[in-house]
Parts: sequence; C-alpha cells; structure tokens
Amino acid sequence: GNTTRCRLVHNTTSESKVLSVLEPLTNQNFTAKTKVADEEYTYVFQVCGDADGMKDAGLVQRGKDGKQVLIGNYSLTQVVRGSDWLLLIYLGGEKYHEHCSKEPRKAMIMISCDRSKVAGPLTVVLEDRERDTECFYLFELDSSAVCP
Ligand code: M6D
Repeated sequence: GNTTRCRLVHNTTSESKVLSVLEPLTNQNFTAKTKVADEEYTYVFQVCGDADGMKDAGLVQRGKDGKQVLIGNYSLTQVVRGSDWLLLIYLGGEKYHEHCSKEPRKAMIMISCDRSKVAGPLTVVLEDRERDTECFYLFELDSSAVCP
C-alpha cells in the first residue's frame, strides 16, 4: 500500500504494521491555517506522500508570500500507537537559523480515534521553538482509522 512510501527510522515489522492502519488517509493533502501575532502560515500534511507537491515532504509550511518550508520528511518517519491514538513523527525538516540550536525542524501529528469521521480536519496545536533542542510543530487530526 501507499504507507510503504514512508521510510521508517527504525524499520521494524511492528512499526510498519502500525503505519499501515493509516492507509485510508493516504493520497490527500490536509491543510490548516494559523495566525500567531504577526506570523501567518498554512500547513499542508500528507500521510506518506508529497505534501503540497514537495518531494519527500510529509509536512510543509507555506508563508503569506507562498514560500514553502519543509517541516518534516516522510523518508524519516517514526510512529507510535496507543489504544485509541497514533503519533506520527516526521523528522529532517529545514534547519532553524536562530532557534533550537539550529536543529532540523520536526513535525508531530497526533491522530485520535473518532468513529464518526474518516479523517480530519487538521488542526495546528503549536510550534514549540523556545527550547535548546527537541523543538517541534504539533498537529492533531481525528480519524476512525486509529480506532480499536
Ligand atoms: C519561519 C517559520 C517559523 C519558524 C521560524 C524560525 O520561517 O518557519 O515557524 O519558527 O522561521 O526562524 P529561524 O530564524 O530560527 O530560522
């Protein structure tokens, strides 16, 4: 299936199996907008596919000027599943210039069980860039795909 296009950082059978539950969410862009102070962005997310048409990008940030910033790459994926949720992590985004010790950006997408919807909408929780390392962009999405 399409979820095999994601490359897992830790390539184990159990992790691939977890990822495969997201098969119904592949081949579509999920978008969300944010405005914090004077910063306005559109985020585009895909499950194991080119978000916003950017190659290897699973999560892209677009500014008002249309400039794309890679937040996370689906060729560097991690996934964790609990009873009624799944956390998808995309690593290897564009490096910060000033924040977070100039580390690469990273996206975390928390997908929670909701039997009433196939998927969506995508919501932006926050970007935490006020720390030395391990900064992240956090998103949420509801989907029946992760229900027990
Ligand atoms: C902007 C956006 C913000 C990010 C900021 C980091 O373009 O991607 O989400 O926090 O860049 O700025 P620096 O200067 O640390 O690269």
